[in-house]
Amino acid sequence: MTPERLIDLHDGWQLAEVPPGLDGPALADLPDSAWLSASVPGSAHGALLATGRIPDPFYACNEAGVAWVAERRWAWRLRFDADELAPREDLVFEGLDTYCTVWLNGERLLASDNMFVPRRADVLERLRPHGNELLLCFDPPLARARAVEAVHGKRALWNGDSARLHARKAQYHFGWDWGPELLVSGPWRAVRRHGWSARVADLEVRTRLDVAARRATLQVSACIEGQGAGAALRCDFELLDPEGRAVARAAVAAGARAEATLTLDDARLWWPRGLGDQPLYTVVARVVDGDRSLAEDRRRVGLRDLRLVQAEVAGEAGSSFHFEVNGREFFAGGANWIPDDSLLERITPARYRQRVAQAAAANMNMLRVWGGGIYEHEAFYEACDEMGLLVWQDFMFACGLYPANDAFLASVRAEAEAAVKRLRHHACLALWCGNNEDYMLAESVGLAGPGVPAERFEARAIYEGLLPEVCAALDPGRPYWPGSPFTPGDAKSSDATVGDRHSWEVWHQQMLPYQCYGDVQARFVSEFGMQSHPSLALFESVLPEDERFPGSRTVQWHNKAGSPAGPDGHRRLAVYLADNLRVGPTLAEHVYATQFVQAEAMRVAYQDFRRRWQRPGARAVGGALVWQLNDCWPVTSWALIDAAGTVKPAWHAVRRALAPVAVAVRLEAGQARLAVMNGTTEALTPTLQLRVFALDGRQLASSRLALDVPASASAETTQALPLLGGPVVAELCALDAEGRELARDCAWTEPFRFYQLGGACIDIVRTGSALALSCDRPVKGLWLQGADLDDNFIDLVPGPARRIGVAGALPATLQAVALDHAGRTVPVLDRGG
Ligand code: BMA
Repeated sequence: MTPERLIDLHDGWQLAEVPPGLDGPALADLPDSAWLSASVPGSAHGALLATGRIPDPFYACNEAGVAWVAERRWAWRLRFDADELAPREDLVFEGLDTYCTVWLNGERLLASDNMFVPRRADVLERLRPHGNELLLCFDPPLARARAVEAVHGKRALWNGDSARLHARKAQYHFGWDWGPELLVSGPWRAVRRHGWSARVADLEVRTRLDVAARRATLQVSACIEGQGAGAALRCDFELLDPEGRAVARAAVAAGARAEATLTLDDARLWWPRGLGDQPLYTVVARVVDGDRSLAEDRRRVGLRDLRLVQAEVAGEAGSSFHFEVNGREFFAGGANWIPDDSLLERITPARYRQRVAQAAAANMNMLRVWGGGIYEHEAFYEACDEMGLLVWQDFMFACGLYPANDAFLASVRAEAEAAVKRLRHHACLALWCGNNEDYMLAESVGLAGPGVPAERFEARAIYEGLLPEVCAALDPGRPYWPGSPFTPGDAKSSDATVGDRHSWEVWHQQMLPYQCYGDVQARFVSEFGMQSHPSLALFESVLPEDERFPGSRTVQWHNKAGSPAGPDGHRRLAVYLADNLRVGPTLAEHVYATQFVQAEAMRVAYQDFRRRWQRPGARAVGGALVWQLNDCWPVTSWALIDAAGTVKPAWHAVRRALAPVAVAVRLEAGQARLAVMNGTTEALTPTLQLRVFALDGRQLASSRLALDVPASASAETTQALPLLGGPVVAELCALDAEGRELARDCAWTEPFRFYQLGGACIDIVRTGSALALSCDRPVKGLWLQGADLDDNFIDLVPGPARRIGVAGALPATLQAVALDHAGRTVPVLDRGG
């Protein structure tokens, strides 16, 4: 019996446009000149771009100019030899986007219409030793989706063409309020040749954990295919510890399903970031014939007991919505994740790691994989496993009234089973969620909500039937939530006392000032956000010279927010700018101003949501996930990190607000409200030092008080203030027993537009491998570029200099801008030491 052999069919592909009426084997008649080189995973847009056949779709308004690509049929061709055949030979297609017919040596192998369902075809009889020809023919996605829509009818939605609801294709490809319409097609995941005599078709690990005893019991089961007649194959299971040492073993007969129980004492527990380490064990299943290994599969697992808790909130209606791991409750602070590029093939494992690491470095412990994107790449979940970022995983439905006809349900079932089987072993996976905003949309058209008969909203068959069924069967024990947002029972999905909630009172709906986030009620805020421009460098890279001004057509083209009535992102931005700032005419000033407002909004939001984490038995707000962490192209959006991977000021505001220990100060009539959020596992009694300054730098008040803050809790108090008579800034620092700063926050008299802050003398001095920042009068939002700083977008007040760590080389100058201080190059002074 021959050991299995997996061959990645990555190189040597060619792409050609398929003239109307031609198909399959007839494509052989196309002249060689019609074929251009391509690679898999890939897309037609990607191959045309790489060979200079289309301009960069992200530049200027080229998105419109390349729309023709999506309207054509594209064929991918690979010629290969197969001189050595195994007893079984399959071609494996990990992902075909979306409407694809596959031909091998002129024979039709399969047809796909769901980009999320991997396909496998037995080709043993069809392969020949030399000159095999594999053809993948992709139809225009919109045309195919519309053909289905024509049969089943138009349905309500937000974002994109209504036909998308009938297509099992990444919904954001149809265009979203932060993304271009780029209806890519192609083999977006790997194509492989698999030769085998036996294979592990599926490997499942079900873990039971006795946290107190540190004892883990792993039920492992492998589905094994291929059995040489009479062959007495064995399946060896092994559990490897994080260092790769075998700590448990079992050997069983390799029947169609091989099962065993592995137990482990002294188990090392996996924790979300901030609560502990992320040790990862590996379960290996090996099919052996005598002493020869024929096939193998492995799963990396973390041993942890994670629960979704919905418990009483003392003194309030409804119930909490929070997570508990290994018996410890924690506040889930994080973000919504969208696909990191419109051309998925460009997202490398290194890029996934970088983006997840940026979320981790912002003190996040949860990412929501949003329902309009994709079930993400392995590299994403592996990075989350290793960095301790939990994943709220949506199934791929977003902002629409999806059909529930039999064909659609069958396709969704295959997709859900494939996704659950592929992802269920990941330690990071916290929860399955049925959809994004489909209950909200159904309510908005009267098909759901209080008093509306459930059957009126037919997609419940998916979210309350098919998906929980698949999860219960293939991944029991992991929480399933029907939608985001969702409220059980006969209540609106926007109910603030139960379940999760999307808080769009700020930006959408009534466009509340961001300073009002404290009035926003929710048990778990799974979306909220504020827009800003990308970094100036990235923005200018896609704006023609003469379009580099705030109101230009191309700037507007790169802001997709709006409704069927038209784009409105620029208008909403204008309102928030007008509310808070005086903004200069240049693009650079507009970039800083929008990023300033976003950073302030994030500071207020995360602080106000996290303050409500409160204490055991009163977990009023269990988490906050901002819309959105990242971008898929250069755009004005709600992202904290732009498409070049550059973090915005808001990223630093979030990092500070989600730090293990964070503080918040609010100026109120005659007093300051002080809050401490303690995410550590230790109780703390910090000294709260409050200093109040006039804007000319005079110190008007100073006080210190001690505040007890239990572990994993928040506590508040107030400090009386003298009559201040004019605009001020209050700096709150939490100090430990040695007087070291644990956390800091500043509150200013607002709105900023009412007064001038310019003219401050800001000193930036090199001290060893750090910078010391000082000023003669208060400075708001000092944004320094040109070095990798461990803090930025900083408020400065007179007094001791602020020490900022620098990763990597210390430059001689930096780009500096602050509120009412024009952007300029500033020297990094060297005072030795
Ligand atoms: C919510 C999200 C996204 C959208 C965002 C910003 O609706 O679910 O669909 O992009 O708000 O409008």
